[in-house]
Amino acid sequence: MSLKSKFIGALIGSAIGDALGAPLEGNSMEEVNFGGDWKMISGRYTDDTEMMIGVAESLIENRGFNGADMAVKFIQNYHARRGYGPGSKEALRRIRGGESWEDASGKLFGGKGSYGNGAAMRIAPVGIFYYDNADKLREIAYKSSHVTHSHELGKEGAALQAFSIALAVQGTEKEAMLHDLKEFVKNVIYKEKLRKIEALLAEEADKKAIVFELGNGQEAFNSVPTAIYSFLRFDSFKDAVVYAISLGGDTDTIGAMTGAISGAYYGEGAIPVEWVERLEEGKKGRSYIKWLGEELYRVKFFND
Ligand code: F2R
Ligand code: MG
Ligand code: MG
Repeated sequence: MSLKSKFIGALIGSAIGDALGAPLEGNSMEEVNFGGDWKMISGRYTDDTEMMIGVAESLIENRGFNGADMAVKFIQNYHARRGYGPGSKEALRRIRGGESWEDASGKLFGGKGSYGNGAAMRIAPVGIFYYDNADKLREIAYKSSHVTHSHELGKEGAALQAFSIALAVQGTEKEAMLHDLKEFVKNVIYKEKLRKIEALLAEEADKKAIVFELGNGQEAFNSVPTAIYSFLRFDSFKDAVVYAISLGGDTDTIGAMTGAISGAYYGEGAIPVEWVERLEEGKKGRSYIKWLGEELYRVKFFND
């Protein structure tokens, strides 16, 4: 499968997972009460995709990372109705008010910074653009997170999600992925979660155990590992994303992150056409997101 298809697959896959999970966000696993085929209800994406678009636009325009520009892209694209986390909203409000992108996020949550999953949910463009350089990927994942998320756990979650996407682009065998992820991750909380993923995969655990052990919340450490698990457990884009959403909780975001890894692994062609066609169109809709994937590919390999 072509690398271009994987680049596009990661971005479209992320948007599809977001739009599929959006109507269920905040419902418990029991409330989601999954049983059957999955229909995309509205096709509207949320903050996850709106911010992912900003990351991609900025990387393309700057031929790499530019923090001040990425913050501007987030602000220009911002629509409150997409449903932003309070921390991200506050960081962008501060930057709009004149604070530097380096300083704003550190003021959140009593000066601790955010460990929400808002940096990880938008990281797909970083995962594909730096898929062949783990050190650079980590550096840019941390820096792009910092615009809104300065807590170590928020940044490490984004780096782990980006590296999962990178391994998927490389076509790493699933059995080898967990080993590579464990080598890559630095924080002990994520190391422990990766160890749990391995044990849960071995025992084919039920959904209750997955939510209990890995989480389904808005914290990066309670959602990034869940997305990685959902991807590793299944053999298709569709099964992985449907499973991720069926766990309830932060369904749009865990769906988006599972969709990004799965889209990067299986490629654009493996995403159900009926979902792609239902994804919203318009100025920054599905055609634009696909174009962003193509542009990231063009800039990376042809630098023109
Ligand atoms: N905001 C939402 N969904 C609710 C509204 C959607 C509704 N359907 C609507 O239409 O209005 N979803 C989006 O937010 C999540 C990403 O959040 P982000 O950007 O990380 O925000 P934040 O506020 O920084 O972190 C999320 C929560 O995590 C906890 N938290 C983070 N850092 C903390 C710290 N240092 N100490 C204590 N708690 C911390 C807080 O509860 C934060 O609010 C995604 O789900 C996205 O879809
Ligand atoms: Mg969202
Ligand atoms: Mg969410």
